[in-house]
Amino acid sequence: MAVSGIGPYDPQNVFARILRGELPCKKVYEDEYALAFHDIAPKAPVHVLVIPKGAYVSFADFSQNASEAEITGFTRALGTVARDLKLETRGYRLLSNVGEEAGQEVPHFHVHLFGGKALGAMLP
Ligand code: IU
Repeated sequence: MAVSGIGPYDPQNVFARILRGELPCKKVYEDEYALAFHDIAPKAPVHVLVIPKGAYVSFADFSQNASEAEITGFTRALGTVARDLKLETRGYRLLSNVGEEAGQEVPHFHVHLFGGKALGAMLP
């Protein structure tokens, strides 16, 4: 079943266009499974988005439909980006909004990676 407010995959969504090179991004990492780039409106000193190369609308879609290789590759990429950006010393936060009501605006699965400051406790 689809997540609220998020329909079938739209190949014209902004992250799909970034993946195809039709729109620019400030890339920080890329491999076979993932692309990471700076968020256009950063909410922390480091605010990077990590997205899978495959066409998945949300974590709900990705977690059910991606292959084990894609899931492993994407998860490892997330860790690599945090390490490369030297976020492990102070710690960092991962967040993914799933569905419109949860605040998902772009319908291509993405994980926000926040760091570079004391983030404090965060409850929704
Ligand atoms: P959300 O979880 O779907 O709400 O996050 C979308 C993020 O994508 C949000 O933080 C935007 O600032 C960011 N973003 C971007 O980096 N580049 C874009 O062209 C667009 C959104 I549209």
